[in-house]
Amino acid sequence: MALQASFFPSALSTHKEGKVSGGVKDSAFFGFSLSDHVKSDFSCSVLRRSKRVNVSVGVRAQTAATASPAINRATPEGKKTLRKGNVVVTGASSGLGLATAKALAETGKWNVIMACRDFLKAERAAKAAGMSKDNYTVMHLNLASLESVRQFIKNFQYSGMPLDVLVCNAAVYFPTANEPTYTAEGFEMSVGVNHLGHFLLARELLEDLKNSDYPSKRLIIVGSITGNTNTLAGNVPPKANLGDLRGLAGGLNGLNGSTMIDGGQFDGAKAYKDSKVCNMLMMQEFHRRYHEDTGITFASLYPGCIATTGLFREHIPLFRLLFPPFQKYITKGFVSEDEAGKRLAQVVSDPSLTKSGVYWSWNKNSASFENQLSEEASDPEKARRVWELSEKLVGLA
Ligand code: NDP
Ligand code: PMR
Repeated sequence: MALQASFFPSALSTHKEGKVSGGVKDSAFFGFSLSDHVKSDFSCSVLRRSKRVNVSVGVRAQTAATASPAINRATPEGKKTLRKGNVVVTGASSGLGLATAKALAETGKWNVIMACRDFLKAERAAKAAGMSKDNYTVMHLNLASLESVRQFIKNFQYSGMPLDVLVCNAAVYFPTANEPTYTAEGFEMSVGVNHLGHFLLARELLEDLKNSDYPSKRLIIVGSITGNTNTLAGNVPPKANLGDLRGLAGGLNGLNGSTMIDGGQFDGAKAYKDSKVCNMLMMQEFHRRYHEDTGITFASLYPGCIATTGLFREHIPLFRLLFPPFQKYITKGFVSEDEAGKRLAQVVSDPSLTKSGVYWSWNKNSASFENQLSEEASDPEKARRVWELSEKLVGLA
C-alpha cells in the first residue's frame, strides 16, 4: 500500500460524504418514518487531482509483475502453462465485488484489478480478506464521473496488462431519498453510476477485451431479480419500468424533464431497479452487436439475495436488521457474501459458463442455470434505444 500510495498519490480517493437536504420516505417494506440521512458521493476534488496522475510511474510500479501478453509461458521443464488472467472488477471494495475478488485471487490464476472509488478502503479490504499482493492491483475508478472512467481506462491501458474479463459490479441504492443526487455530469446518481458509468467503461474497454489472447474473454454485468417483473421480488413496489425512455432522452438531470428514465417523479428504489434493467438490456445488446465478431462472452446474473452488504447502507436501521432473517427464513433467497462471490467467480472463470447472452441464476443446491428475463428486460427494441440514448449521454455519439 505504501508503495502504491507514494507512487500514485492522485489516485487516492478521498470522496466526501455530504448530507443533502430533504427528508426521507416511509419504507415500502416496514412503513416507518425514517431519519434525514442521505449520503452522496462527490468526486470533484478527486477528479481535479486525477488529471495530474503520473500514469507512467504509478501503473508500471503496480503492474510490472503481471503484465504479460503471452498466453502460454514455458516452464523450466518445457511444459506450457496458462498465464494469469486479468480481471477488472468494479466496486471490489465491499460486498459481492470483494467476495468475487477474493475467490478469484485465491485460485492463484487471476490478477484482480480492483477498480474502486476509495483506494484505501479497497487496499484495506483486500488485506483484511487475506488476499495476497501477488494476486491483485487496486486502481482508482469513480463511476459517478465520466472523466474518472476515462482516466481509469487510460491508466489501465497504459499498464500494458491485457484485459481478459471485465465485471461491471459496482452499484448504489438510495431507497429512502426524497431528492435525487447527481453524478459529476449531472445524471441521477443510481442510473448514472450503475448504468451510464459502466456503459462507457465497457464500451471503451471492448477493444481491449477483443485483443486479449486469453482462451475465454468475458464481459459480465451484474443484474438482479428486482429488475425482473416476472418474479415475486420484481413485483414489490415500486416496480421497474423504463416506459418510453423520455427521461433518459432528456438527460436524467431534471433540467429538460425528469431524473427518472420513464419521465416520472424521482423514486430512489425505482431508479435502482430501472438501472438493473438497463444493465441486463445492455448485456444482451452487447451480445447481439459483438459476440459473433469478437468471441467475447457477454453475461449477466442474479447472484442471490446478499442481504448483508453495503448496498442497504442507506436503508433504515430496522430494515437492515430484519432484511437478512426475512430473506433467510421467509423467502429463503438469502446467500452469504462468500457464496455469492463464488457464483460470480464462476461466471468469470468456469469453462462451462461460456454461453453468451445469458442471465445466470442458481438453484437451491447452488447449481447454475440460465434464467428467464422479464419481458421488458429482454426487449431488443428497448435495448437498442437505451444503447443509443446512453451513447449520446456519455459522449460516444
Ligand atoms: P455493496 O454496496 O457492498 O458494493 C457496491 C460496491 O460498489 C462498493 O464497492 C462501492 O464502493 C462501489 N461503488 C459505489 N459507487 C461507486 C462509484 N461511484 N464508483 C465506483 N464504485 C462505486 O453492494 P453489493 O455487493 O450488494 O452490490 C454489488 C452488485 O450486486 C450490485 O451491482 C448490485 O446491484 C448487485 N446485487 C446485489 C444484491 C444484494 O442482495 N446485495 C442482489 C442482486 C444484485 P464503496 O466500497 O466505496 O462504497
Ligand atoms: Mg425483496 C422470493 C422472494 C424475494 C426475493 C428473492 C427477494 C429478493 N425479495 C423477495 C420478496 C419480497 N421482498 C417480498 C414479498 C417483499 C415485501 C415484504 C420484499 C420487500 C423488499 C424490500 C423492501 N425486498 C427488497 C426490498 C429492498 O429494499 C431490496 C431492493 O429492492 O433493493 C433494490 C429488496 C430485495 N429483495 C430481494 C433482493 C435481492 C433485494 C435486493 C435488491 C437487489 O439487490 O437488486
